[in-house]
Amino acid sequence: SKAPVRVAVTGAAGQIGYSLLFRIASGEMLGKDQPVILQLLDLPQAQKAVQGVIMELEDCAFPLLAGVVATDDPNVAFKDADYCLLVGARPRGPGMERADLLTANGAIFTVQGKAIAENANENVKVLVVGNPCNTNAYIARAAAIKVGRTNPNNYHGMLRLDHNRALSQLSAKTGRPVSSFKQMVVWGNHSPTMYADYRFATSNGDNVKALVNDAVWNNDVFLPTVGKRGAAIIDARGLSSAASAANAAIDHMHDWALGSDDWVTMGVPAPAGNSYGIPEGVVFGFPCECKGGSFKVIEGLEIDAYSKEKIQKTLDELEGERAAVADMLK
Ligand code: NAX
Repeated sequence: SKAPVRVAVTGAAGQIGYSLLFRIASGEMLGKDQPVILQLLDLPQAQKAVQGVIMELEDCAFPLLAGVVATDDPNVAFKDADYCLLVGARPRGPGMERADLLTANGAIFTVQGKAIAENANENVKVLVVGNPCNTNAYIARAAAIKVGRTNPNNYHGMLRLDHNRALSQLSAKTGRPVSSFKQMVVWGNHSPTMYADYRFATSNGDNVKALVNDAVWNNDVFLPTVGKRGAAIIDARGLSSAASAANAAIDHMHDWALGSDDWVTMGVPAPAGNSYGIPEGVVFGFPCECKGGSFKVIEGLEIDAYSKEKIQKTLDELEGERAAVADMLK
């Protein structure tokens, strides 16, 4: 049987953690033959709640769960980690400005990026879920690059929830099952500016754009529905999306680690000289191919005028976020 791998999860006592940990431990992320050791990070005041979650993990008697560590010290949480899911983040409090939010999270993710680079496995794969996830991933990566050791391409932000939301909206519109769709893309920032793009998508071999054939629906219904879905869930549930966010994190890591026969949307550092003109290192939603434990941005897709405008808008937002944290990364 395989040796266990170490999976660090931050924000372990939170609501996404409560969905995520059980699915990692049951083998849904890394395979039903892959034992895991969970290394749980949360704030000191959340340690009692983490112990409660651990009691429940024990009570599931998961055959693949080879150990659990709980800590409030990032150096302990990330020690020898093969995978890091950075879920914990500073939420926006009442009266908090956007710039304050970026700075508060900048402080968290510089510390965590450094701790990962100093302690984790050199081949560690890192996924940032905590918002603003693209910029938090950018910050963690910048801090990690200063240390060296780990692969700078392996600091990702999570766009997969947007990708999955787009698939389900297309399924509802066309009456075709979600499983029939391939080659969905979501470009840019995990925010309402993201651009969900089905121009290249197929459903059982049919071109989805031709199938939908409704530019007004695309612009006035589809994009706003996908872009504002998080807010709609908060409005309905009184809490932000958690199970679906955990599901997307499982999907992202699963496909990255084990491969996929479909395109996968990932927030990844823009490759140098990419064909879309995204500045190198900006953590941006791209279509990716995953094979043999690594990923590659799919380059050279045609970008029409409408798409160019949408991509520019979400890039402008990310560049604004990057400028707001630039001083912290010096
Ligand atoms: P919760 O508030 O339920 O849980 C957050 C947990 O993180 C808490 O236990 C808290 O103590 C912990 N935490 C805070 N700072 C920490 C730190 N420095 N180190 C370790 N732990 C820390 O939030 P939850 O609903 O679980 O959401 C977590 C994050 O995911 C939020 O930032 C949220 O905005 C983000 N989301 C991202 C999504 C995406 O698609 N990328 C979608 C869902 C979600 O909105």
